[in-house]
Amino acid sequence: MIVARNRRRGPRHRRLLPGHHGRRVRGRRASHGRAEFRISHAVHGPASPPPLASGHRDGDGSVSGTGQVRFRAYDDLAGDPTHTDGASMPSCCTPGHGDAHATTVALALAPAPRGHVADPERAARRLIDLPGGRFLMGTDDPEGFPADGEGPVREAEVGPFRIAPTTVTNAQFAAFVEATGHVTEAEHFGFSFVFGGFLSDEVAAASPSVAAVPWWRAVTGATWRHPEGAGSSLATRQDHPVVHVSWNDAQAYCAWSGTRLPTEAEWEYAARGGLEQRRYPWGDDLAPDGRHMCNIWRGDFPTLNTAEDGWAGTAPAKSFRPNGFGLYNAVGNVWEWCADRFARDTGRVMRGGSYLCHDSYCNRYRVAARSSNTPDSSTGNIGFRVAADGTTPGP
Ligand SMILES: [Ca+2]
Ligand SMILES: [Ca+2]
Ligand SMILES: [Cu+2]
Repeated sequence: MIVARNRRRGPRHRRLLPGHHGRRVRGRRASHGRAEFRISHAVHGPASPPPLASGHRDGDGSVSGTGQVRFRAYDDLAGDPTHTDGASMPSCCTPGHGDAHATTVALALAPAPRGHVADPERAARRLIDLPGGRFLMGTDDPEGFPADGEGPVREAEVGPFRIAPTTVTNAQFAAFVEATGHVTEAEHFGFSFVFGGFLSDEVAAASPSVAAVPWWRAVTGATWRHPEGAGSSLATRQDHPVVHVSWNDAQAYCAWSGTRLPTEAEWEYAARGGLEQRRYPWGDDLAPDGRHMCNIWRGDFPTLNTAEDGWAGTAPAKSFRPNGFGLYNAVGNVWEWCADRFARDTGRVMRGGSYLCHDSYCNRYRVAARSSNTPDSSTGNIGFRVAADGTTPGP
């Protein structure tokens, strides 16, 4: 049965997001194709762990007969005072490499070998041509997070550009790796972040959890080829978004394919699909006529995922209905790296939310929602879609 509802966040949610209210965000008119704004102070302060459900010890991530996916209880991680800081994201969204209880070594990313650049003309033909123009960026939606810099609503302008209908798939990324020998940062680091509910008890026990977001595990051997670590594969996921790719990895893919990451303004313009100031790429109703329009968390985060939209993890990059511009899964499925810095730090913007986003906790699958991570971070719910300069003359 499909449950169609767009529940408003109640008091429980607000308690989960300390500091998300009352911070001032100063905006100014965008220029040169991107919106610029400043946030008055850091937005990624430590967050309290969420209240964790108990009584879900009856499962360990297996799929039950009803198709529901129950995950192991996280209450053993709650209430531990050492689990209250260190996370860069006060949400279900994503941890960064600085969050690992593991020693990491900063590594310079080797540039892709020369002489192996894909045919840019061919790559460009797969992109959607958009005229650009002025649009209302951001939101003052009461469901939004002012501290994330979602508002105020301001007029932004983007020039003509092209953007991919889908995020880069595993098959596409494999072609890039085959041609260039690119080694991803997750492979350099030797681990990446995986949602704990996807792991066996054995792997979970061997994988450190992340402070403040304990459902994230730093899993040795988790890479784009092995999204849940050793033993996992892409056998049934060739057309799913590539994940466990950092912003730097995305840059390398773009260099090879003759593309670039979209600016944040381009991303939002494209994701809105021609609609003005709607909450989602298709309108304001999360599930119009009871129809699921995106791949997010369904149930109770982080213990019960009913997967009633069809997917507990990633869905094929081309699934659900495209928006008015032809973009698939702009919101939900995987976060998408954008070119811009998030604020005055090293973080890079991510947009759109992922299969882990849920209105009881983070509600960042709205089209105006934003988040960030460091350029060397990778997780099982961050991917990217490519863009390119436009060809159509401006207005
Ligand atoms: Ca889902
Ligand atoms: Ca997405
Ligand atoms: Cu989220």
